[in-house]
Amino acid sequence: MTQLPRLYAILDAESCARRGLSLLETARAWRDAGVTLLQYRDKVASDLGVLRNAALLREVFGGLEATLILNDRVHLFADSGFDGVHVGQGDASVAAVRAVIGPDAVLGVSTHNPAQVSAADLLSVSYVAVGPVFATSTKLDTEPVVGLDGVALARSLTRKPLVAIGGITQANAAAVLEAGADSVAVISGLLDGDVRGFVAAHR
Ligand code: 3NM
Repeated sequence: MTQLPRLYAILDAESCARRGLSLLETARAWRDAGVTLLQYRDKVASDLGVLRNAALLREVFGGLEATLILNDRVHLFADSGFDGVHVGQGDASVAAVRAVIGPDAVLGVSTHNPAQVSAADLLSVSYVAVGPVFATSTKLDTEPVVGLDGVALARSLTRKPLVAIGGITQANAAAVLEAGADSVAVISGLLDGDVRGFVAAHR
C-alpha cells in the first residue's frame, strides 16, 4: 500500500449492531460501492468470533485490490489473513507490534495531539491517524476534538500518510482532506450516509 485511498472505511461491529445492520451485508454493500481500504473494528466479539468474521470479510473482498486492517487484537493478526493492524495509544508499544506482525504488514497508530503525532512520526508505522477531528458519538472515551487546525498541525509534523478520524461525513470530508489529511476514516458517516456517493466524491 504505497498510497492510501482517500476513503478509509471502518466497519465497526457495535455501530452496525446498534443500527440493526449485519456486519457482512454492510461489508458487501461497501465493497460494491468501491471501498478498497477497510478496518474491521470489534470491541465485543471473542477472539474466535473476530477470526470467523475476518475470514468472511476476506471472502467478501477476495480477488479485489483491497487492504484489510484489523483493529487491535494483534495476537490474531497472523491467523486473520489481513494486511495489517491498527492500534491505539493505550495498546502495546508500536515497536512490539511491528515485531509481531513483521516488516511488510500495514501498521497504523492513533494519535490525539501534536506530541503523539511527532512521536509516531519516528516509529515504524505505515500511517498516522489523528483525531477526533470533530465531535463523535461513536467512541465514548475520545480525547478533545482537534479540529481542522489539528489536522493541519499534524500534517506539518509528519510526512507519513495521515488519516483523519472522528465525526467525518460526506459533507465535511473535503475540508478535512484540504487541511492535509491523505485519507478520512469514517464509521457513522458511511453507515448513515450514501457510501457510493462518498466513494465517488473522493475517488
Ligand atoms: N477513533 P465516526 S474517533 C474509532 O479520535 C475512533 O482516535 C477516534 O467514528 C480517535 O466516524 C473514532 O462515527 C470514532 O465519528 C469514529
